[in-house]
Amino acid sequence: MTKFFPEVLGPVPFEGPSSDNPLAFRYYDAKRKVRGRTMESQLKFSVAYWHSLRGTGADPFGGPVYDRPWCRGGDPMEDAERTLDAAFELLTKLGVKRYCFHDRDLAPEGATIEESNRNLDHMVQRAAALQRHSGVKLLWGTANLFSHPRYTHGAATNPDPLVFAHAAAQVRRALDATVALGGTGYVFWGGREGYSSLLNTDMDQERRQLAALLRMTVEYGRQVGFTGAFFIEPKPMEPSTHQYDFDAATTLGFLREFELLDDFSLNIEANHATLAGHSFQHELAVAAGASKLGSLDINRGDPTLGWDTDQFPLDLHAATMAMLVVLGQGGLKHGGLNFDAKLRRGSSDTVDLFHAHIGGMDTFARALLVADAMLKDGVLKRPLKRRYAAYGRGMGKEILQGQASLPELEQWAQDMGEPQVRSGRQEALENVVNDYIYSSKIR
Ligand code: XLS
Ligand code: NI
Ligand code: NI
Repeated sequence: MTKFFPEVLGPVPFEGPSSDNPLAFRYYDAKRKVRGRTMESQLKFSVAYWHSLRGTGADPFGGPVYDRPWCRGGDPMEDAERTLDAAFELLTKLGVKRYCFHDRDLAPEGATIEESNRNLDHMVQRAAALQRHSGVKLLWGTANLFSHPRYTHGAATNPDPLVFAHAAAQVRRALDATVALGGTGYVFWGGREGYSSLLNTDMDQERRQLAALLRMTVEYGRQVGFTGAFFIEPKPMEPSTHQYDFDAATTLGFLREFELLDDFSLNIEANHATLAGHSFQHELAVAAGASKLGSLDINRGDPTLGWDTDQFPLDLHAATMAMLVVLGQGGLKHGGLNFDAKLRRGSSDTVDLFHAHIGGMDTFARALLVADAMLKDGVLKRPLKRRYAAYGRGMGKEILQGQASLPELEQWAQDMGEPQVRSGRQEALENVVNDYIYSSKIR
């Protein structure tokens, strides 16, 4: 078992908030019950295969820096097998029960579609055996439709239908792999499904192409017995200048326009929210408000850098706001909390993977406890209810029920006179949130 991560001997223990062991959990206690369910099942953490196993430390200004014992650069299938073993060692030692992958993370692309399929099938069989043995599950799968040169001008939104066909082939097999491994979700993130310049882009046509791929995927998925959820992961840009799934609201509009809303929900990523000029909380609230919050990619950006830095999430305030939305809708049925996060280029040791995940897991575990306490005490709900109470009766109720007209309202306003300005108590509420976050009673 101590093959790739010898610095961590066994499963990372829970030692409580007073521990000074850097390789122990302070808050994440997998078996502890919160709202009648274990922390493990409330949070459903997942390791992102592409970052944690395949990440090299490369950035736009420099190539790979990490020297990973599972990645020797010889035969790509041997590397893939070693990488899978390393993944399960990491998952088991972290006590993370789920993972997510792109088809090309798991198995290298071959010279032909047939060879790529064979590579993937082989790795899926191995992964299935390791899952059985370890109890680890697949959270979601996806197809990498952005790295290969053929996808330079997009995959489904490419002007060449042959590229569309290659994308369709990949989606088919990635979905097959997801089904074979019991994944509860399948994600579409449209990295190059957007444009670089409007001068050479027929936006309306490209959006219709994208909808066509989504529609045939749903049809195929239901045929092959996929009972999980299809997720779309919004992002405003990068690598495209403009991505069609810009943010949660835009994506919901797109799904509605193409009558795909019944089959899809959203996978919301923190750093993508920031890039769209929103908070994580905002994007989660938009999705949840439409009953379409499916899953979360947890990470964080750097306020001084304008790209998807995908850092591990350590912001307790942001995590608490996220967990308030998640618990508020009763949890995540098919989704979970996926660490779509990568180490910094300078964090080159394999043990850094442990520090990073432990920090992120503790942050969300504590956020879960804080959010649970706030919901139990009703500290935000009560004032919110009061603030809108007037819409529950009289004219307020009639407005919402579509029973009021402009003339009637004019008359009512005339009769009632000027409304009173009432404080929204923003600062007081902000203090309440801080009280809970810093409370020593929540342990
Ligand atoms: C990139 C995306 C990607 C998706 C999966 O910014 O976050 O990692 O989560 O394709
Ligand atoms: Ni991202
Ligand atoms: Ni993501």
